[in-house]
Amino acid sequence: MTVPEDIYEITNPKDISSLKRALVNRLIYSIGKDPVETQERDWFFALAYVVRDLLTLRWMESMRRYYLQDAKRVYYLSMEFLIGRALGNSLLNIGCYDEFKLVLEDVGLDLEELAETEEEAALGNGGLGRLAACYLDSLATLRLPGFGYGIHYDYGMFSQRIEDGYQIEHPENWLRYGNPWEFPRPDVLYRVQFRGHVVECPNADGKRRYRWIDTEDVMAMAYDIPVPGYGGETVNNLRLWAAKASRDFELKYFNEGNYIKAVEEKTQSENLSKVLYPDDTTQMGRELRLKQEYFFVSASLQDILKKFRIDQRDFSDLPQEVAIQLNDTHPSVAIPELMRILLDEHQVPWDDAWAITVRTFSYTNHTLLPEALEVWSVRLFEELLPRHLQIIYEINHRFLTEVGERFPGDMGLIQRVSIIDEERGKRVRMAHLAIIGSHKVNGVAALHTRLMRTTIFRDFARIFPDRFVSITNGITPRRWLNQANRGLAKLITETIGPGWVTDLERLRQLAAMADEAEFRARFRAVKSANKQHLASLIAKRLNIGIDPASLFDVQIKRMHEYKRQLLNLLHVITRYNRLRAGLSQDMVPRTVIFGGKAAPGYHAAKLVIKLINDVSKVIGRDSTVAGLLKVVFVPDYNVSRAMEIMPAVELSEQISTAGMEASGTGNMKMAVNGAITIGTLDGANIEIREKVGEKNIFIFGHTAEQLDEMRRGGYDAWRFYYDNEELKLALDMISTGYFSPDEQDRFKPLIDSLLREGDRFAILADYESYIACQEEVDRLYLDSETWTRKAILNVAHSGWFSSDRAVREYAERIWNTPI
Ligand code: 7GP
Repeated sequence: MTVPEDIYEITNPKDISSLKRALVNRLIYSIGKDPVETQERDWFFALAYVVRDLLTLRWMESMRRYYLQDAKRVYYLSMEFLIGRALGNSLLNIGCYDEFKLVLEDVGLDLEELAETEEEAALGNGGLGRLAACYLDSLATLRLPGFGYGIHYDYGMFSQRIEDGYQIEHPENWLRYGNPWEFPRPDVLYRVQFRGHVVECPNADGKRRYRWIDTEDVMAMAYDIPVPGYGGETVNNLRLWAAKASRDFELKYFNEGNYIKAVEEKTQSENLSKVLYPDDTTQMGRELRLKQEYFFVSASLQDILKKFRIDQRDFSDLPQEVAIQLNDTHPSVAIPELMRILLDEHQVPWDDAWAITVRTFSYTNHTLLPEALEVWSVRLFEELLPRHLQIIYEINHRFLTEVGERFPGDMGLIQRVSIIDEERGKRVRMAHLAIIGSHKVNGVAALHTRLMRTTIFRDFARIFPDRFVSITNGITPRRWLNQANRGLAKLITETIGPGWVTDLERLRQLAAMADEAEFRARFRAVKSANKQHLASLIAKRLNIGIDPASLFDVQIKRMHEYKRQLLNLLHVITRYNRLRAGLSQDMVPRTVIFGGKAAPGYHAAKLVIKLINDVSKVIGRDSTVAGLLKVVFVPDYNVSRAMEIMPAVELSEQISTAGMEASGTGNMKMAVNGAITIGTLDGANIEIREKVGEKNIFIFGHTAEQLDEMRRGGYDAWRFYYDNEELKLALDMISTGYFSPDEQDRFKPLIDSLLREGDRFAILADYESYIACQEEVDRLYLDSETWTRKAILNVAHSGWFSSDRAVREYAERIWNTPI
């Protein structure tokens, strides 16, 4: 059916009166509220529905365009999409922000305030999930047919409360009032099988065929969330799967007359998409997690293939029509799943099926930390996915045979690259499966990719020399600059025009402005306003007064030992000691801000949170340092908090142990918002230094190679302790209960990990150069013109870190969908 366009409610999104009419209509007819007795949330939902309406038309147009262009589709499979709030971003992307602001003013409402009532979609842990969200924004902005597939969790990331200085996790029921952005699709429903067993059946042509039978099934139901690109022309789709009980299941028990049992089983299978696992750096090996992985992979592949088969194509065309990106190994069971579908359901011969599979998939690695690399016990795999295990064995057998032929006699090699780890009770190494089953494997920064090739995947780099590529991460300038920092965005647009929003390299034109005193003054005024705004939020929410004129020194990211929040604290304590010793003349007043969640079972990280809060308390009560030093822990760090804090940062703490942070993306967000980085030569810091110039960044600490060498020679933690009095003093204060008089040995485990357990993260080794570097920071800050100049140059040279550049690289070098 074709619909005449004049039937649409809003024909011109710039026409204020039609927007207003639509808004009130939504309030009455969709929310069912009388405008005279509405709450803010009702208005938010009404507004969100109007905006979604605008997106929906564009979404349909985009889908039609892709179909007519017969464009190759890119599917981004990810267990996590850390999207954040959508209202402000959607309005800016479709260019109707100011219009809606006026409409709301007309009814006595403030758009910014209303936007605060939106629950944020926190369907991710941290970097990996936020990267997926930035890439969706870029795919749509670049007009690429790129679609996300993930899980519709009822509970996303937990919310963090701080009680008596300790982290307390609370479930976050983000769907409590419903999600106005999503379209539930009860008609898009797929069956996902689990357990059962595999039988071999004779085939007419004499070939062996396998059938997976007697399975326990769960249904996957789709929810669609529109993803608007900038300019509003293209709207893509994020499809999230929710688990629903299968009818068969219920019927069986109903027929047996066991009603309660049937309902129980139903709830059980729907638990599958209940909760996001809140740990990103240790692999837990839990059955439910593997089920989640296969659940969303199976539904996504069925959906992808259904769309592909619409035109009755031959499967050999799949790699020309479809690219599937695996966001870490979490979706890598997609490799045996596609093989299973091709082999068992469509009788494609193995070699053809394998060629199709490898050419379709590619895999992004996000971490080198051994404890984060996914492995599953063969036993669990066999129980849940028996046919997949068979296929993995066959993939492995063929691969190892080939390796054996190419590298005869190297038994060690065979053992090391096998998908099955035979040593620790037989486990499936998902990274090996992902590498073998993909045509490209990418690291997320130059150093990370180099280390990947030379350390954990060294053998694979030898076997597949062309398979490994580096694509440095990026961030979307729409959310992280245009939306989060309206003041700076305005100044930039006034100076170089609006083109930077989709072509961030244009920021380079600001470099010349760094030398102009008037521009520096305006730039400083923006930063100062942002700092004041953050200070007022902190005052309002935490009842803590911070000095907006002090240096804002910020470390916001997940709490993890390798990110070394503890090193930051050792600087804080040292600074405190120097101030108390009367050495304040060289020091600028500082506010040190921390924010981040610890995985619920990660005791060391949680203890660091407590230490930050204990230190904050002691310093806050000490009048001798009043006005000179303050420590704030911002609870419940999430995307919305990040958007508030990033614009106010002056010193960006990126101080991970060299070789351990794959890339980092907060480092990019802060630089583009005019902060100067203090960091190690790790992850993308190295590339930030290259771009902004070594004079405009503070680099300290050992390199990955130096640490390696140091470890080989034997790391002597005590030497650092005895050799540096200030370090010794700071550690002694922590270990003797200076910050925890109520429980003197509260922090013993932290001190033990440094002095007695080998200081795995080289905090002691980097302390001295970190302190020296922080002294330089103070010196520079005293010269505010030079500081501002460097800050402007950070903005000017951060354009390369746009996720548009990153996605273009994926399109050209991996997906073969050049733009
Ligand atoms: C993170 C990395 O730690 C961070 O360095 C990187 O910038 C980000 O991914 C995006 O590539 N990793 C995760 O968030 C994660 O969950 C475990 O890694 C697989």
